[in-house]
Amino acid sequence: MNYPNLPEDCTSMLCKHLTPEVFEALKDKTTANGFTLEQAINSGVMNIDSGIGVYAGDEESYSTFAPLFDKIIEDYHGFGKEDKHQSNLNPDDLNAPNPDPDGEFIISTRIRVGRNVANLPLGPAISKEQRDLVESSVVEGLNTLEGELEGSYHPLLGMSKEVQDELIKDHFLFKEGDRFLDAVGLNRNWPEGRGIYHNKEKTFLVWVNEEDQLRIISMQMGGDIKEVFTRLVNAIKSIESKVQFSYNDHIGYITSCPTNLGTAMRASVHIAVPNLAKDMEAFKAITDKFYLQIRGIHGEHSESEGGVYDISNRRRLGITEVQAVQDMHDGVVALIEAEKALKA
Ligand code: ADP
Ligand code: CIR
Repeated sequence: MNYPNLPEDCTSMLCKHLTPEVFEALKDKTTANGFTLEQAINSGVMNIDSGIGVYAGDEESYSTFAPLFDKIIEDYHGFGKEDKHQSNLNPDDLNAPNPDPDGEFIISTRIRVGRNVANLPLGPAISKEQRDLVESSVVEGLNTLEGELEGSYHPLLGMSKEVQDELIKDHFLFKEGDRFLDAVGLNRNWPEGRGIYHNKEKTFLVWVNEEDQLRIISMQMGGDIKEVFTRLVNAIKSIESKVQFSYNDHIGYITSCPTNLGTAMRASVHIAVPNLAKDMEAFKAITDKFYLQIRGIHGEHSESEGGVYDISNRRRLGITEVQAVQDMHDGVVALIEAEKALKA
């Protein structure tokens, strides 16, 4: 393999950190699952507009290709090689009263974590048999959940296009044909092995075999962040008692995208800030101060509609889950203050 063709004006972390020296040192390396540098970088090579551009095929990718991944992890999370990740899932440590009790700004709140099953390759390097095994064993565990978490599993295979489109439009289900995932082999054998579990109210959902083997999601209308977090923590603990997750003392929960390592948590609100959105510089000054990311209303790589944005924590590694949610809460309080001042 030769050094890839990366245009001068490419701004992804791949383009920034894949120097010719790093490339030379890694180009012939392979993990025990047969995952190569060429595969790890293909998404960013095929999609020059990537923000990051790399994926791991297995936990070992993070050590085998460390000269590339460590740079990206440091750049994205501010997390160094000697740092140690720490977890705190105690809702009592979260100080997050509803920032919008009158329901003027926050439409909905969602918190998700990514998880992968221990001792298996991640999605980019998994075989069809292994992926199907993940599906059957995870669903077996999910089917034993009780109370608020009780629900049913809906495989993508056999789901009608209407039902699938409706679930996507209503923000419950992952989309199909993502070009970033496609280029790293995460869409192989689609739709087999993929599906969604959810309770009746759709406040607790689990995506199976998308970018990560599990995405555990808690969501509801309005801004009660603590209630959403508490439900998520209960769900994580219940599932963890049935399925062993891939975890590493240095980089926390192992995920296929390096942006998700650590807590693997993204806590977001859909929030209407039409006045603030007219001054993107002021908007970004607030989100940067609280380590937040702005996304469009249909998820990553989508646009805003009617001044409504998806605002979430950007940092996931080297901070606890409680801190990740606290970042989001505190930033949202500041955004609402600024929007109110502009409205007046
Ligand atoms: P992820 O959260 O897994 O990183 P995306 O950014 O693609 O992935 O979002 C997945 C889906 O979740 C999208 O349909 C998005 O609109 C929806 N979503 C995210 N945050 C919220 C929220 N606070 N309220 C409602 N839906 C949300
Ligand atoms: C990109 O590089 O733009 C895509 N591969 C997505 C990166 C961020 N993904 C994520 O947070 N899950």
